[in-house]
Amino acid sequence: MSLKIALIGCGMIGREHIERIQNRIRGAQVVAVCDVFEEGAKKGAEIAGTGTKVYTDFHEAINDPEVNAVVVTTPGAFHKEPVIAAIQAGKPVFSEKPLANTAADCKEIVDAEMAGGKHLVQVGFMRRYDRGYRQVKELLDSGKFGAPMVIKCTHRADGVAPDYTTAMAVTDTAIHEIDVLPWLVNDEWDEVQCIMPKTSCKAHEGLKDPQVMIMKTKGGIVNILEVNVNCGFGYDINCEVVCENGVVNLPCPSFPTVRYANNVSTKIEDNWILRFIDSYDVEIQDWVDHAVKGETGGSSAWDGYVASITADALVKSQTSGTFEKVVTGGTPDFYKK
Ligand code: ISE
Repeated sequence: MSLKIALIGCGMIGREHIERIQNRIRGAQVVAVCDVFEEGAKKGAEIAGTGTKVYTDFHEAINDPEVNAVVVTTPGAFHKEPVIAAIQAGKPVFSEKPLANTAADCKEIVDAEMAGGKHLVQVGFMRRYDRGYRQVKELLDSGKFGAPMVIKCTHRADGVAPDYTTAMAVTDTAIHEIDVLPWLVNDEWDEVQCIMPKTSCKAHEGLKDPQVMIMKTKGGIVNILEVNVNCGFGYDINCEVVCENGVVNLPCPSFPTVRYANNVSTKIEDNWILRFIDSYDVEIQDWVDHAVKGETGGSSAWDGYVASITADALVKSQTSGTFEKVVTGGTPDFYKK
């Protein structure tokens, strides 16, 4: 069987995934695209190739009898409805991150999936597919370095659009560390705090940037994360895990080291699409490979829900300034691995 996909939401990441699926992914093809803006859907169809069906109503796209799988790449606030429609149609669905913008919306998705009794949802947290993070995980899981105790991360971006808000530093940016770190060290978040250092003169009016997030796991690991989205020197992701017997660092993307004009230098990647481009390919291929067998891989709807609960706690701490508890109520049996 091969996947015949309806892709919902033809913005930037949607168009990226259409191009990826049509050209680099085995066992899947985008047969229908949908966007509330017909122009957007038509642009998506152009990338997908002749014969691609164009929809402006996601229900029609998802319920098209030729379609047997769904990719949701609308803005986060509009993920819930198409994801639930796909679940109700019994079709595997890949939702870009975050699963939804609020924990309440994520919970509705989790409830719909459990009610259907079938694992159908995978969330697009692509860092779990990054080669570097996978290498770090393998080393940590070997046990050779002892237990992880401290994690130090940076999530820096060159700059952000004028509509980027203080809360988005958590919900859009730190959400990646929120998902990937518990997976990396096999633990769960317990409490989180966000503190605001001096604001950069490059941050636009009203935006608090940088932010420092301190996140403790149930097992006692402390993570210190610097989110700094106006650094002005590239997209710079670092992660250092301090263990009892050693320290493991996430590898940086490899670029030549240049000796020139009394300097030794190496490039920093320009943006997140380029930094994680390979991870996206591996991620979508893995989703397809699982979906054809009626399975899911990567982050589940439950993982997406927990990430959203954690994000809410961090956003709360942006104003309270204190530690906020991450309360999930425990993993339902349906989602236990
Ligand atoms: C984007 O979706 C990402 O995936 C990036 O890693 C993150 O830095 C950015 O803030 C998000 O918008």
